[in-house]
Amino acid sequence: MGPKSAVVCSIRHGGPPGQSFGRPKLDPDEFAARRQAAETVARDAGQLAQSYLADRRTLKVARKGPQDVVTEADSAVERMIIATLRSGYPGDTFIGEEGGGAVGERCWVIDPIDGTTNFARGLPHWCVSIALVVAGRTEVGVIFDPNADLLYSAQRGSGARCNNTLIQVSGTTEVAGAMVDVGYSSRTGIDDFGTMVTALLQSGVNVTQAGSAALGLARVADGRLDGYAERHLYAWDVLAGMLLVEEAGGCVNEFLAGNSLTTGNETIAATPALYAVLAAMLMMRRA
Ligand code: LIP
Repeated sequence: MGPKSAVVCSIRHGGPPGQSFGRPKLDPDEFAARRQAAETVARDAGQLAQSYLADRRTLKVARKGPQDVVTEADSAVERMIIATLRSGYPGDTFIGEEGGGAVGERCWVIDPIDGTTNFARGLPHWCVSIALVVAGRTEVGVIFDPNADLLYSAQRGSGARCNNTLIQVSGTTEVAGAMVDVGYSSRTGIDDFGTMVTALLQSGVNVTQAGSAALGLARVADGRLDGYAERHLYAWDVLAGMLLVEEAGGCVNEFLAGNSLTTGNETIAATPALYAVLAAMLMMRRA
């Protein structure tokens, strides 16, 4: 499941992992301007997505695979986000879950609706997720939860915020009693998922499977969950949320090791006290 990954525990780690285009000189103001543009378009995207739920019976839904769907809203929202950001930043590149794209020095990584199955069923646990990767390292992450009207935002080195208030991961130190969101997709084995869940339950962890990696990571960043883990996810599912967790003082695996920006990787994020034990328990740090 992707290349082995190192542990990054909310340290301002140095050079970019994986694929790197050298260190383009983007000054903090340029990052801040891109973060603000992402925050604005994430809100607009959330409203556009919600407009498709006005009469859910007419929502066009297609199957991408077992328990994996895409709706007309996903495609429309992704097109809107890319068109809006491209008009402001024509020199940047874009990768979207629905439309693919190209990796460049400054690359936006977009999941227009993360938690699409929930969205299609009218369940209020989905979000818009937008990340900016510069020279192989996530520098900006924005997640908008329209159902709760929560705008999560992080810029590397500047902390993580929810509705403009600084957030931090929980202080949970004991595995027994922790609450961890675990994701599954048909891209990985049922037995493996069962083993992960059994290991957590046997350790006293309260396990949930809420169906949106991005929103699960945002809830780790704001302290309402203690961890998120999934055997395989794509960059658009996780990069914004993993930066939120890092900037909120949590620990994440170095998702972008190797060419994971295009192939995906395993994902684990947790409070500093729980990270190592959860990663070992879930065999997320392959030797
Ligand atoms: C989803 C993830 C979820 C995973 C699903 C799916 P999507 O993303 O957020 O954690 O388990 O298989 O990948 O497809 O709703 O954008």
